[in-house]
Amino acid sequence: MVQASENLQVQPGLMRCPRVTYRMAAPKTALAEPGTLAVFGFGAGSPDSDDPRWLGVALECFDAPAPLELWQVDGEVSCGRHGDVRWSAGGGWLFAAIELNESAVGDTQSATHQAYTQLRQFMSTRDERCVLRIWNYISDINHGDGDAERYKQFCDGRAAGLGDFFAAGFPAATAIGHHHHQPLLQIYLLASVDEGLAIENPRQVSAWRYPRQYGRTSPGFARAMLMPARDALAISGTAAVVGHASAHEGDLEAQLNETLTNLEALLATADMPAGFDTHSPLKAYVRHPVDAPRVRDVLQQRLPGVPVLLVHGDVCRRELLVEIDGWRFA
Ligand code: 3EB
Repeated sequence: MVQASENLQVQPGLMRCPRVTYRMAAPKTALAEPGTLAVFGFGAGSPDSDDPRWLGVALECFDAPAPLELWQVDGEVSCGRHGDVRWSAGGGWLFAAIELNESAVGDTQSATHQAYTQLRQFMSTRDERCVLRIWNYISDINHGDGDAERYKQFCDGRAAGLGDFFAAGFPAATAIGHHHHQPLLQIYLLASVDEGLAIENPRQVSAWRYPRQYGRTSPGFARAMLMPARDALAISGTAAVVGHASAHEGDLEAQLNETLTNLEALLATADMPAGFDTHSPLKAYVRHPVDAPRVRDVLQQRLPGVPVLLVHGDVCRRELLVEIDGWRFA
């Protein structure tokens, strides 16, 4: 006879989501800790490392010195390189990153096409086939008008490079413009041996159904992704988009409020507890440096105790002044 206590001990057998934290530390120290899958630095002043698990993100942090972001798993971690892809794996999880200099490849579209092709080819060699979350950092993201805007070229290149890779469903994603002096394209992802559950926002049109006015190629991403063990929600770049339209043009605080409402809608849809806490690391991407103090104040008031990394980043629609992404751990 199976007793209740035994039932309670039954584990779903799914891998616990990597822990994601911000910490003041030296990359060397963070990389030396057991289970470290990836370590991120932010901005030009950030330290450097040859370790494949290290990525210097081309976004300036408004807080100096900037902390590192750490991803840590249970289990041993191995790492390596595969063409331009650097990767690490452990405990059923995979980190993969690629950084291309557009000036070496040609234009935005071909660089993105090539980057996604390389990522897709690398992923086909791995057991961690479920891509749950992707981050994209692009230079001069709003440069060019209409269909020629660099973000639109990025969307075209991404779709072409991916082919049918996400036919079964898109991962959660972020696409943000950086201000590095080099035209770097940085893409990194988190994948798992187990499937997640994509979450859409009932207040928003799904991105892959955006109407033609936003570009030839609809952006392929889910609004959020529930991790396989249902122990965390990975939240995509979220801005003041209602339906498919940008709301509150020119009004920073109204955009911030709308963004927070969208984040709450995602938590509710995913059956996660409302609100964010000290274990829910978020990032706020702020277009105009002059807005950073106001964003910091509002978020400290509305999300007390929540670790928020404030960075200089351009949202892919030029009227949007701020975007937030991050994690909600159960
Ligand atoms: C939006 O809501 C804002 O192209 O991968 C957010 C997250 C946005 C991801 C992407 C774009 C992407 O449409 C833009």
